[in-house]
Amino acid sequence: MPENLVNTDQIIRHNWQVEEVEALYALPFADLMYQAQTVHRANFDPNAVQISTLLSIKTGGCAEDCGYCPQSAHHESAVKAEPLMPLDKVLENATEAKESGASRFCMGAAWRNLKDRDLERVAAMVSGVKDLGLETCVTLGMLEKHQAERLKEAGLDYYNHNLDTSPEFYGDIISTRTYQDRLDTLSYVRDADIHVCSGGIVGMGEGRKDRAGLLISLANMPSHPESVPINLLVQVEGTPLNGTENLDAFEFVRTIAVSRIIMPKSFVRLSAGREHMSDELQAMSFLAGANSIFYGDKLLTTDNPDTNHDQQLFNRLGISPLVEKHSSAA
Ligand code: SAM
Ligand code: DTB
Ligand code: SF4
Repeated sequence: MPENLVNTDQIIRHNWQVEEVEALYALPFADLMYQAQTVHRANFDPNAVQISTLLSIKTGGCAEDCGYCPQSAHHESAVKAEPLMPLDKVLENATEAKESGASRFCMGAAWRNLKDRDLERVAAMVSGVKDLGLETCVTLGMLEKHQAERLKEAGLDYYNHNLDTSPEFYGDIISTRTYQDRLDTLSYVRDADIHVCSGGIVGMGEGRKDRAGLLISLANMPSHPESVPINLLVQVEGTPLNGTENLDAFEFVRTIAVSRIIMPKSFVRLSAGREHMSDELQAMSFLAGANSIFYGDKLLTTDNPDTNHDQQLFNRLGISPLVEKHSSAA
């Protein structure tokens, strides 16, 4: 393996070109993994993985038409719409998550955007979870500037808002809001000094160029997201993307490795889709530089591996849950 294939100088770049990222994708698998491990080890403890627990605080009935999502009112999935969860129930769930070892609690709502009438209720959830000693994360759809500022004041550490795919493929998946809408929300979050959690989904029938395009859109933002969730599409009956051809497992691992290389200081989350992955594929994803997961039997509406299984996997691989807070990505 030629030494010059490994970028060890840790330059944080925001000018990635599609050809360069495609060239990383096209490396022999062993060379790509070596480069990703080298970058990973230069920036992180390779045997520590951050764990977050998810809770759906407002389920189903969403006005958006995201083709992958069982919570969209446009599709006929088995998910039924429910109202916003009361504060005490949210805190009960957060307490359980803390007891089972999560360091961050992420609350998701099936909303197109946060309405001002719900802002104070969500802010109270954020403050309540923070008071339990957990890091806080919410994902509530589009935000306005003043809403981001209010959530920061309430103690919000992370806002999750995904770009989902490349600008070119985006219109095949969602028609009810634009790529630019998403970038605008992310800029309000960043300006409010909230950590950005932004990534996407692979396995939606996109091409490699789209996967490269997604990662470039993330890396070329004014700062790299502190957290980059890479979701493997969870196929759900009744959604338009159900029945999509499965993504090759090595292509998934390549996506993790390229994310690690081009966003060297970001946490890369092995996000949705673990329920259908072998232990070996997950181990390979950790080797490629993934260093956070969702932990708990459920994601938002779909299943996640059970916690005993994850604990055993961590033991078998010598992985420990990360406890300390990380420094900011650039
Ligand atoms: N409604 C808000 C929004 O879309 O920003 C927040 C919740 S939404 C469920 C959060 C993210 O979950 C989506 O952006 C998408 O990337 C991911 N997601 C939703 N359904 C998924 C699925 N079936 N498979 C993989 N990821 C999914
Ligand atoms: C993210 O990128 N993935 C999570 C979280 N952010 C909110 C959501 C995955 C949802 C999978 C489908 C479901 O359970 O409804
Ligand atoms: Fe709504 Fe979010 Fe699902 Fe899209 S991904 S339909 S915005 S809940």
